[in-house]
Amino acid sequence: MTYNLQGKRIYVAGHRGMVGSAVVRRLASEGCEVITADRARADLKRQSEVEAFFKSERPDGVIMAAAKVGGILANDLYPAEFLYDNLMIESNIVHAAHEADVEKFLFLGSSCIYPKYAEQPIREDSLLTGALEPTNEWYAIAKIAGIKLAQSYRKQYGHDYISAMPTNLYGPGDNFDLKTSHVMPAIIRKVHEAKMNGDKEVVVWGTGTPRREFLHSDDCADALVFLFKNYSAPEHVNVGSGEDVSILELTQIVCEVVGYEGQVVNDLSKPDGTPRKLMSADVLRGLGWQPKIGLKEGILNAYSWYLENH
Ligand code: GFB
Repeated sequence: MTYNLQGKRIYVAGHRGMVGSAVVRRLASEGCEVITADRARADLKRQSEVEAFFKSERPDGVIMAAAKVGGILANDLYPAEFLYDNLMIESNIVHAAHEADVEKFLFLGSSCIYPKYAEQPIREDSLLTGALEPTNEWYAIAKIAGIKLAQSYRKQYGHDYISAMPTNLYGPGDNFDLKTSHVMPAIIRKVHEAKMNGDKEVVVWGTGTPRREFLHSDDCADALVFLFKNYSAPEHVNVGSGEDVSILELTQIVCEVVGYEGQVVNDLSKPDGTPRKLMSADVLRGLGWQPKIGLKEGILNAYSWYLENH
């Protein structure tokens, strides 16, 4: 173990989000004190508010799960927000952590940092070896800057700042808005509504052939806490399940879970995005971490949350 959480004050940035809330749940058994801040306390895009918050709370560690996130369409429609908001949030938090002498910092990125046509499964050292996927290059650039921020503060000041790159995540607390969501919550909602309305068809964007790797947010939170405790190096680490499915296969699994037997049709006016995004899981497995939640079990859990909350 490189960092002992016992008795430490850990700030979880983005605690209301799907990943942040999973991290808060996961930290409950670690013997640490979890610190959070809602927007009224600190708007993370405002440097002075973030610095004042760090000065008064003096966290020992930070898990940085705050970000402006969204699916393929949201990324394409709101490039300025995806770039500006994320650059501001991560710059403010990294620098405030430095000024407040934070001991350990974990930056959370995204698998879209890798080149659109990276060799599969995508290894960590593929970063910056080719052109990005155009639909999400704004978000990707912000997340690459976040990795570099963490590395630069480690290099210049010797801080124990690390980065993790999660795959496509899903779980309780996800965004189920069809215009801005990722594919998993969108498909769960569409298939559920098709079943409820007695529709003969459910519409899936694009060709259905792109392949994506999915990880439940509780598995992700477990991996992040594992890295926080056991990893200390400048290189970012992939966090994934090591398995991918096509969007059509994913839709078929969701149909089974929901109990819907209609047709799946494609809306070819919508983009496919990256053809395949399967990350290599070798580094994280080599450190000793494995996911616990299978895809079907995870989808059932996310669907149950959707039914209870919508
Ligand atoms: O999850 P998603 O929006 O984002 O879409 P990305 C994944 C794939 O699912 C794409 C297809 O090929 C979509 O065309 N898809 C099918 C749908 N039906 C739907 C639907 O109803 N809604 C959505 N959203 N997709 C995002 C990036 O890329 O992944 C972000 O834009 C981030 O920056 C995130 O990295 C993890 O996997 O293509």
